[in-house]
Amino acid sequence: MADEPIISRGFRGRRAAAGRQSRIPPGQYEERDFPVLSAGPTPHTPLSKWDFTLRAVDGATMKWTWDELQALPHENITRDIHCVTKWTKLDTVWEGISVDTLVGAAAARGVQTAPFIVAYSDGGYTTNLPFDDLAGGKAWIAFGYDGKPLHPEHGGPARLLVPHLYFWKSAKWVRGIQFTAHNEPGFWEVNGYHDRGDPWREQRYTGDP
Ligand SMILES: Nc1nc2c(c(=O)[nH]1)N[C@H]1C(S)=C(S)[C@@H](COP(=O)(O)O)O[C@H]1N2
Ligand SMILES: [Mo]
Repeated sequence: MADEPIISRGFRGRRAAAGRQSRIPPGQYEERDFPVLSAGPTPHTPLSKWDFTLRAVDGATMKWTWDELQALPHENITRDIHCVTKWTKLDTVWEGISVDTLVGAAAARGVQTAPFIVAYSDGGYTTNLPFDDLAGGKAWIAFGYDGKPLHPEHGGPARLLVPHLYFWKSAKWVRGIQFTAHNEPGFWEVNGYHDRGDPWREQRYTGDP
């Protein structure tokens, strides 16, 4: 009886390790650091000049300043993230605003959604997504990480966070979302990467199933 707790602890430890392993998609490994992957230099847009835009296909727009965005309901988000370079980081903790919140506010002003979007960033980075991959609590504009303002190297002041897809879809330094009637491939998507990028289906490159 005396050593039963020790046996239980060991059992729970193995169960926990197996639990973590089951959260690593095929071809990925667990990373404990937070690597920085940027295709260009880190932009530094002052918050006084920063805004965020939603633009409909017909050109109707809604814009938020930094302060207006901060006044919207915030959410705390804990998710696993998966980079196509094969690292997966478990239980990353973010603070941000659901894309649903922005889309809802914009819809009330006549800014209509469309089947696809292109997210665009300071520095010129773009990435495309079906709107369905942003809607319904699947995507956020994140400005906090680990209880602190998001570091510029990781996309601060704000980045798109779409954790269920490979992390290149999570545009750093995001400034807006353009709705599009048709799919318009973004920066990595025209350079050989998969159009959708589901890590559980290993959709890494153009032509992967
Ligand atoms: N604007 C912008 N966003 C970007 C990138 C980039 O180069 N520019 N790289 C993407 C890629 S390939 C990855 S894996 C993640 C890396 O985010 P991190 O540097 O915070 O780890 O950002 C994505 N978002
Ligand atoms: Mo990446």
